[in-house]
Amino acid sequence: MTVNDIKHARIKAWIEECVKMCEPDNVVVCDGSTAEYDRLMKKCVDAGLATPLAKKPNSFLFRSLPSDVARVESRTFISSVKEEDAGPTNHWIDPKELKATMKGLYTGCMHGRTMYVIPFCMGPLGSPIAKYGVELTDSEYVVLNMDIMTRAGEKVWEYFGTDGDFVPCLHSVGKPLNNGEKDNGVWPCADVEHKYISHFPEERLIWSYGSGYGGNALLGKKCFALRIATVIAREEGWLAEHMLILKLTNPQGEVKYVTGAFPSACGKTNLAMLIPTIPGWKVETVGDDIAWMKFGKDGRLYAINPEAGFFGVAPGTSAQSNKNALEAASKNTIFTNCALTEDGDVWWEGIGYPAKGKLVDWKGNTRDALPKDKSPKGEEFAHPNARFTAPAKQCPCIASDWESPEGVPISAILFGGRRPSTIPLVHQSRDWNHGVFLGSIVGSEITAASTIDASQVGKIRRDPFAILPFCGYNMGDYFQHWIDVGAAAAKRGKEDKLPKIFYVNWFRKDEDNKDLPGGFMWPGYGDNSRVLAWIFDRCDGKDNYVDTPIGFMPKEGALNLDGLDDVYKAQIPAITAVDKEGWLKECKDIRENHYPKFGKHLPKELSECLDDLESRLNKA
Ligand code: SAT
Ligand code: MN
Repeated sequence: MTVNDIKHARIKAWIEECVKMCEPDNVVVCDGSTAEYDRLMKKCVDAGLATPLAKKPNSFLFRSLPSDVARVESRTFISSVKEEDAGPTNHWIDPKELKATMKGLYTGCMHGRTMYVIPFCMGPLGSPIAKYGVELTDSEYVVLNMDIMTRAGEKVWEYFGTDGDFVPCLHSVGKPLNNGEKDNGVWPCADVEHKYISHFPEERLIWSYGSGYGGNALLGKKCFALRIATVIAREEGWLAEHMLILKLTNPQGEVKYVTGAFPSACGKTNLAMLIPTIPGWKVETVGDDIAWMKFGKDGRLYAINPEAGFFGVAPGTSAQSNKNALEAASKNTIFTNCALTEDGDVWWEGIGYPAKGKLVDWKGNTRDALPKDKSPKGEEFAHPNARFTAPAKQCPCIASDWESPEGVPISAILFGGRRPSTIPLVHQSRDWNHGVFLGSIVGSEITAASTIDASQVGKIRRDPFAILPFCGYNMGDYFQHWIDVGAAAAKRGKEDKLPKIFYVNWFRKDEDNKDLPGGFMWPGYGDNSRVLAWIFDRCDGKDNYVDTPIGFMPKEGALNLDGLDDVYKAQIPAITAVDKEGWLKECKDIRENHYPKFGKHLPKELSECLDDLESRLNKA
């Protein structure tokens, strides 16, 4: 099929306009077939950009350039007409100015390259919650990844019809090849100052230039499914969230679905694929990164995973931390910036075993492997943001209904962060608005490992709803949208159908206790199922809680601790208590350093929650 065969006039016209601007050598409309995948992968291998892995069937390793290894927040723009609509936490450039700059960059940017047209669907095909897009890209790597991460190709056209809604997504690596020049095995991208990851929310348009990596380039993910989708969701009265979706089954065979938002490095993918340590319980995965949630006729909130694959962080993924993810990425997988072993496998720090012999590191240098599975900072064999792109259907714990078009009904929403002090193992919000308050204060403590600025260590880096870098409009208005969603449900008389909201913290620390590995007071991983089980019962209204100044917490004996190591059992009183002094300090930090950022956009309901929390603590 060629561009001329496209029945949707607006899509066709938009492609023609982009072709004129970018001047590719060829235009290919992707069909999403295996033959096409194999052909494009071979092109990458022949160009020296990809290495086939002898140890993993149909799997390949790519190495990017050190200047293109992650999202670039400083080059990510919400280009709304009014600056105020982008809000205090997004970068903004006037759309006219940004478009003029980017048109300059896009002009002739695809010389020597092919423009691929990728029609794609975010969500199960035909789902009433799904949305459609078309990505134009000059990167084969992007086509291959989009093939895994979305439903892409010929099968999608029928859902566009001749005039259906679509989000136009234009992408270029920003490296034209003039006069027969070749990539010569070097990852193509532009210098950092020429990278632009731009969103035009009023037009629901995405323009990305200069990066080939992850969320900068696979535009269905953070750009569409979060930044543009948050804008659409607000207008249409639903929720587009940076959340995992898991299916929880109790020993009686009863099922509940849970979503959860956690800042990066909190084990979100691990939680989505958890293997419970308590007998009879089962966790299955619906999604590991993004949830789109809409109200059903019954007043419940239904979630779909808009993605079809996992773009997971490789380092730290081991048989102990996430066996299911390893299995998902055991074949038909694209690895990026992992290390390569002599026998044709991938390796990364935290994989659970040392590598043997020599390794080719992510920069392409051959070095002797270390006798352990850790490396000094800066000398890693795999880049700390090395990734695997794996089809979700390969995950052994994928839920049978993960592609249910109507979505799965959500009973509970979790928030969490890395908080070595103050925040208990689990507490439940009193009501919806208090839950929104909990989402708004999400954050992780800054450690020496996460900053180069020693004065920041110990402070809380707030990442409300874990969506700060992914919200396409003013974060204050985003909080208001969550408040409004609850109010609308109440107005419909369906308040009791809203999901219950919980704050969890797997990361409490007691550095002085040498019996605790890493000082962590809770073992985490599979033992988090103990907390999920309490939450499950809470959703059924069981009398398993005590009312405290901060919300509802497990009453004594309500957490299933069977088989938990004694050293952790001894921590339970401390991690399930209210730390009054710590929480008063928390309130002060929110009042002085967090909420003022949102100015008049901060909903009054959230200030009221803060006042209420403080007065309850003072009375306690
Ligand atoms: O590169 S992505 O944006 O897809 C992943 C991430 O940074 O969370
Ligand atoms: Mn994410």
